[in-house]
Amino acid sequence: MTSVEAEEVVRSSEFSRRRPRLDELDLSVGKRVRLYRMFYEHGPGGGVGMFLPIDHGLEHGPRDFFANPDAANPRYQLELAVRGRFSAIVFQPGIARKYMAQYAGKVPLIVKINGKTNIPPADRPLSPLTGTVVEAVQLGADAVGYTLYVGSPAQFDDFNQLVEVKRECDQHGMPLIVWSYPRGEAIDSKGGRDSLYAVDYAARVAAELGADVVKVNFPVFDRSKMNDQPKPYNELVLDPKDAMAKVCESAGKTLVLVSGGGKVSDEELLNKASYSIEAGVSGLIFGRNMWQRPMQEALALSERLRKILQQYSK
Ligand code: FBP
Repeated sequence: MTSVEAEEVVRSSEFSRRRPRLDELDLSVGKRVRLYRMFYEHGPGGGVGMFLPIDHGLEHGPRDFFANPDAANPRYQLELAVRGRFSAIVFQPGIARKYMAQYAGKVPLIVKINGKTNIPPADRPLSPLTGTVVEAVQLGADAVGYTLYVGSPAQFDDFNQLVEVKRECDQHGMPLIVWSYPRGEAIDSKGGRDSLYAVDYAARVAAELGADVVKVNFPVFDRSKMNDQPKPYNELVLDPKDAMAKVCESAGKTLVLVSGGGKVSDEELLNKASYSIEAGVSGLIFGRNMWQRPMQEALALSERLRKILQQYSK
């Protein structure tokens, strides 16, 4: 998974690795019902989740579908989500409106209500709104997704936009899932977007701003950039589980989901899942690693992931 596996462990096992339980969170009834549907009634159950994101047509463009041309049709992901018994599927509003009706009630829906293309220069990342919380309610969503670029020069506008989305989520009893992604030159010069410093900070920022769930990347230890990180991260080398446990601890009562990234081998993905769930995350949100595989392969892999998660469900 990361170069860290082969590295020595400098500090270990001082992080709690405790997954927050839904019944111990201070949530409105609406949020609780919707989270329960995803984390208990669908997917692996028992408080852990397996989510299928498909907003890549917007974020990366159709080039992500070349690896598996069938995946260009959202029905492909819907079939995978239903047959693979996922906790929820993630769509932008335009796709949800055109494709969800036939699958209504079969798999929970998360509506992503901001996003951007990767065509303009990446110097001031900000995802404008693509929908509203009310639209997500109309579509029958069980959560709303929002990408926050932590550390971007546009962070001020991003915070203002997120605060408004959060207010609407609270009004409608809609759980808010923040894709908390460190981005921009400032973070690149402080160890990079996937450093423990960056991911840990991103988890905490989402918690501070009121996310119910935060989606983060798995922290990576890159020896060549270690010293660029602010203290004490510049000297903090943890094994993968401890690094993720540290991130979960920073997220506190905000449930943590770990994202997949570009396609990797089955073994690498299964390791990422095991380390994450042992560390205390509440679920996996793997996109390209699922639907860039042919259907039977993706279903077989989702079954293996489900088994890993179910060892930790309660
Ligand atoms: P993957 O598992 O395919 O990485 O999907 C997770 C995700 O957050 C998508 O929801 C989003 O489209 C994409 O990654 C954004 O990736 P990036 O910002 O790294 O280009």
